[in-house]
Amino acid sequence: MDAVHTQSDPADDPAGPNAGFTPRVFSGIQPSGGLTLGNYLGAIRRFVEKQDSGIETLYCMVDLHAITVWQDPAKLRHATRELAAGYLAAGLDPTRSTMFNQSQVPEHTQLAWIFNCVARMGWLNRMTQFKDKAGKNRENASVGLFAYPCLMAADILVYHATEVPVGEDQKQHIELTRDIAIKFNTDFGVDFFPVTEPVIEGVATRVMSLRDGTKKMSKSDPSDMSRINMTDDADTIAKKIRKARTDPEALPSEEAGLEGRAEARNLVAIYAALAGSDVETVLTEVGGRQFSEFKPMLAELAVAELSPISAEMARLMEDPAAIDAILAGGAVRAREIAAPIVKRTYEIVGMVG
Ligand code: AQP
Repeated sequence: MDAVHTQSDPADDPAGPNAGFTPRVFSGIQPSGGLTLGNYLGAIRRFVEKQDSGIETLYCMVDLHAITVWQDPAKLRHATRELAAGYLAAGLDPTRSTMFNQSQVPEHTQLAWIFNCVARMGWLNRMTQFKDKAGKNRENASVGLFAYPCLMAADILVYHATEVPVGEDQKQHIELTRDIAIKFNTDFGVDFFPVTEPVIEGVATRVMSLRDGTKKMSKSDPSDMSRINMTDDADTIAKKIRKARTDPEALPSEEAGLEGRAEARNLVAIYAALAGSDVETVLTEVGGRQFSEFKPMLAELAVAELSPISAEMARLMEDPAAIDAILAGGAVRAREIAAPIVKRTYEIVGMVG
């Protein structure tokens, strides 16, 4: 939908705020390191579900986001191809999902500039991811890291995406995307951008570090023992789970018994996600067991799920040119959608050309 309508409060539309917009899914992952189990359970597995639901899907390697913190160029190239291999190995099909590299679709940055001028400093100052990543050294953080949420809003809205499957940590950024869409529509008296819905579902929307149950499992955590990488072999996965931090108590039989036991909750949630179950059901099966019994069960399940994916990733990485060709083809398709939306945005804003 790229028509300009008269201004209205989208919440007042009985058919929903995005009635009239073609349902479309967009999401992305940064090639800022190797993929983790958190990326897989929180994002990629859900990307595949969306693809299989028949809705139009676009999935991006958000390399421009990755460089908001320093990336070695050779490692960035490798991580981008490995991320694409991860998407493919997990079940994304480039004939059904558009897969591409953010930097190859310049419309993302063209729209991001407009959104830099729509978003307010106060909105960005509230973003917890910036505070976490910049830490105490805020003055030395890149401008890109601060403006990251405006580029993310552009990534989504340049396709008029109506749904974004993400992990819990991205909720605040999607809310900002919605605020930007509403402010743009209001400022210019149009109904041009949809108010995108975050899709945060399942038991593993926030997989935690294996070393600290209060911290998110993350690619850039300095400790490799804190995460399971999609490329870890079976022995490494088993070792990381064996050494995962836990408490001395046996597992409870009910969810209430996980209160105040962040590490225990995390391992049970990972088990539930991998088994396609839920925490309550898993606890009815494993309640009363010690971690010495539960951890090998979890390791076995994780290896069974991840090993075929990592083997396929390794096979795909033997032919980087084939991966590059898939990404180049995806970028062409992505630009077909994005270019008219940017053109119309610039007209609405008053650019002559
Ligand atoms: N631990 C997690 N649990 C559930 N979902 C997660 N995601 C990331 N970590 C977890 C989801 O994966 C998608 C891509 O995230 P990203 O790579 O773009 O950025 P991120 O959230 O900052 O991920 P990392 O691993 O922590 O990367 P670095 O260390 O580079 O910052 C998102 O949908 C995210 O929710």
